[in-house]
Amino acid sequence: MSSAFNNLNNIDLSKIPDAANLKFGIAVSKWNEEITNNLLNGCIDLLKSKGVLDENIIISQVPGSFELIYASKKLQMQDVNSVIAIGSVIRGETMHFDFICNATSSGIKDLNVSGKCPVIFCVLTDDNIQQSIDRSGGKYGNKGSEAAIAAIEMALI
Ligand code: DLZ
Repeated sequence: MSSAFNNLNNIDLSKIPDAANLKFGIAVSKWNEEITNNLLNGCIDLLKSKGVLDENIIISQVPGSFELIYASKKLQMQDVNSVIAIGSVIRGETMHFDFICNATSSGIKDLNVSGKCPVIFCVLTDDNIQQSIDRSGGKYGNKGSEAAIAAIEMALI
């Protein structure tokens, strides 16, 4: 699943629908904050470029990616059109990486099955910090911006 061939550089933003009347929730994890802040900024910039008002972006900060599930669920209940879950998990020496990645992706999948609106999975799951930098405003673009596009498209389904 390479990012080199699928990032914002290849997307024609004029083809993304206007989102001026839509409302979004963003759950963002503080773990690896320098990465998640860049993802958050990319996400917000893209939403605003499509007309989303500041007051229609609700942000909920959580300690780590594992907590994104609960925050996303709470945001789903707040009359938003889409939720975006932003996190960054970087592989360490133990099994923790696998547990967090599996639980977070599975929990967010469940919210998409049962919740009131879509939840976009913007959790980087990288082997090292360089891979995360490359995908949060680096050479492979900003996955936060791509998540914002997915959120707009899903809100309109
Ligand atoms: C504990 C932990 C570890 C080791 N690594 C990460 C990580 O790379 N990225 C991340 O978002 N969170 C990590 N966490 C924190 C867990 O997501 C969670 O916040 C704690 O286990 C408390 O439930």
